[in-house]
Amino acid sequence: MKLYRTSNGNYVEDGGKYFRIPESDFDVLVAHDDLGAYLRSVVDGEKPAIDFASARLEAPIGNQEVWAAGVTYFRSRSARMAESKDTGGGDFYDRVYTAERPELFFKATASRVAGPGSNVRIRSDAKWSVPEPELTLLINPRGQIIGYTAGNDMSSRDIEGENPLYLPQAKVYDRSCALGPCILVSSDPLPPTMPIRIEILRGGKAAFSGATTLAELKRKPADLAAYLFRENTFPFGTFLMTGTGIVPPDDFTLAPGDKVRITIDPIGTLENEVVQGPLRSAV
Ligand code: DO4
Ligand code: MG
Repeated sequence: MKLYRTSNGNYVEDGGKYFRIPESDFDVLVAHDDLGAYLRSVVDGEKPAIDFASARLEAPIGNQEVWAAGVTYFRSRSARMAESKDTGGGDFYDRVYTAERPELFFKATASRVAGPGSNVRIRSDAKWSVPEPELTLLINPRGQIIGYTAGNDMSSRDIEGENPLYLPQAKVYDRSCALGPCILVSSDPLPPTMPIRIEILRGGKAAFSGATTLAELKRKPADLAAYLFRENTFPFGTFLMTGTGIVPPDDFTLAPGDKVRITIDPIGTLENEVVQGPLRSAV
């Protein structure tokens, strides 16, 4: 089952049909004792809704924070080592890739998150900007993984490469994160064969495309979640992006007007257009 947050309220999709969820508060859904059973009761008890198609999809987030794991794929380790080798930061990425403790960092508040079909931003003071397509976990306040969505961890590689201590500026800014188009509600691990794909369109033509699978993810999602919940409480639950395994070539940087499409089959495609400049142009 898939959970959608829209301008008309919350919907659950099952078997190609959409059902309006009586509970309008996304935070209440995330904190539910058994979200899957509740949504099943909605599907069994309600008539399919006819107004889903007219609803505007919104980012599937309430008051949750968004956190992210880094250097969880070999490709990410190598790219970070290369981007920071001249400034002496490379060794840290190799060490964190093999360390028991993962890299976890704060990524976004809900107000910084772009929903499906809206705009992500690149920084005006960055020269090298990339999207990072990432399987993203939805974790309830009790630390249980209750669903999955597609995420884009927009990153300014030149700022991070200049000094790893600039990571928060390279990673956290308005519309630096996109989530959607829905939550695949499931607490079962996704299969290792599951592909994560990205396509970047410029002027309607493919400027970059890439793919990886969860088999390349070095850490178990449940272990990342357990680390995040060490010494941290999340009264509304939280999102946790699991890192990128796809890095465009070094001569590629995003430009305004680019369209970024991230696809994880059972979730769908998250598409966002890239903008630069004041936030009002992004919303
Ligand atoms: O270490 C910096 C961030 C890495 C990251 O975001 C990723 O690997 O996805
Ligand atoms: Mg990332």
